[in-house]
Amino acid sequence: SGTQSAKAAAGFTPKLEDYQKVYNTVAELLDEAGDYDDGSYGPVLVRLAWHASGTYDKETNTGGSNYATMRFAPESLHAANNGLAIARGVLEPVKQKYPWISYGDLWTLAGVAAIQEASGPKIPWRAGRIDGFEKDVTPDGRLPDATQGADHLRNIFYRMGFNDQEIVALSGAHALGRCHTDRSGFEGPWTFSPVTFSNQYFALLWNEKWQWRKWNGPKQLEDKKTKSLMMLPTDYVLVTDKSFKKWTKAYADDESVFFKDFSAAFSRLLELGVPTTQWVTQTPWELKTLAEQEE
Ligand code: ZEM
Repeated sequence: SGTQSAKAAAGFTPKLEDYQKVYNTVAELLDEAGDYDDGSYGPVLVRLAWHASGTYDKETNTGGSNYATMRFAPESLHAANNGLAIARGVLEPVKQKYPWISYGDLWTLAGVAAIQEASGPKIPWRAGRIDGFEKDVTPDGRLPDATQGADHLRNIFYRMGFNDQEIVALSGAHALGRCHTDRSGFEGPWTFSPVTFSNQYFALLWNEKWQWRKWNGPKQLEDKKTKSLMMLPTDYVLVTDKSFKKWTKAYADDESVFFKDFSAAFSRLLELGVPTTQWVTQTPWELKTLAEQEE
């Protein structure tokens, strides 16, 4: 496995200001998406950060964003990762510009930038992931399958060390982005503003009437009123399962509670499996948004 520290790989000790430069470069390219989806690379970058991290298994202490194994086949080809070559490709010029950063740090920092620039909460973030090798790739099947139910969600997320409240909070990332028929088979966005991070996903889940869509694709729900929004079977269990639904209601009622819980859970997700000795600092950093730096 990788043995190089962030310092050794860089040839110098990168500081917060160096990572802020990387953040800024990512933040500036989010909107250079042109006709791509809803005009932002933000959502697909959040999905990359999540899929790079969500392979963690606490029993074997394998997977997670350390080593950035999605660069290698077969992990890059796992069906769950369909479409993420786009996200990795968007970040490749950033890696060329700052060759000292590891892929794991770059991908997770890009996820942080995407959330924060989309008006989301601050995500405490630390540097120190190192690049691993092909032999470190994780087996297929560690990421959730949207066609399944509450038991499956718990199996997957408990394996990472999360609880029911954190499963619900993390799912709120579906405020962002959309499903693509040529990636997952599902189709459409969860919310009316898929490039803004908000609690709208929970408000819609809680307040709208959802019905099974009649179509040729995999089982998904549509909102009865406009039929323009979607929910996956795994999203819908967040309002049907007794333990999940109290958190869905809490987050629908109060965006600040959602922001606080999401920030804590997402920050932890991005750190799963990274040995504590690797962190460049013990105290996490708060990267500034582009808007904050203009003040
Ligand atoms: Zn997602 N997710 N996800 N997710 N996800 C998709 C898209 C996005 C599940 C899932 O199967 C899918 C989390 C949890 C779970 C994002 C972030 C996070 C898509 C659509 C599917 C099918 C892919 C496509 O077709 O492009 C399931 C079953 C989950 C279990 C709870 C967590 C946790 C996330 C981050 C914290 C994001 C941002 C997208 C939108 C990507 C895009 O390209 O727009």
